[in-house]
Amino acid sequence: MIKTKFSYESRRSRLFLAYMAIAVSVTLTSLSGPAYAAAEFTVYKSPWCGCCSKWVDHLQANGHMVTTKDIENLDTIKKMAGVPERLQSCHTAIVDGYVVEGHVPAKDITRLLAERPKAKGLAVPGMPAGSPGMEGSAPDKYDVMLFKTDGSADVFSRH
Ligand SMILES: [Cu+2]
Repeated sequence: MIKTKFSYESRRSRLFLAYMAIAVSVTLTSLSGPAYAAAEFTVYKSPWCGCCSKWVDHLQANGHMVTTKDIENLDTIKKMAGVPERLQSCHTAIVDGYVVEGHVPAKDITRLLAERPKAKGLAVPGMPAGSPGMEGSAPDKYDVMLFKTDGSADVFSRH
């Protein structure tokens, strides 16, 4: 009898906790508004690239939709996307008319899509440690570059 009562109580408190968790996440989602708007990405990456897949996980964890295209030679994609050679990295993504090259944090992409500057896209050249998908070793300092059609680029954010 006591046992039954106990399990009933704990079930009720578990339900209450679950209800609270939903309420909190709904509140957070509505408060954050466009900052959490999901975008649709197409990511071109090499089939053997582990850090590229981890970056895709990072996008998905931030609520974005991602289609991946495994391609062995990405040079053509990068050329077509207009990524200057000095800004190139492993994967190349297309989102909402912009190009995203390399391990760019989702937060910067959200800002790009909100501000919509006249530019080709964002790039994190190389593969700096500590950028999304490149966690593990001691983090590097790195810049996210906003690049234009003419190949020029400015610092968009520093990490
Ligand atoms: Cu990489």
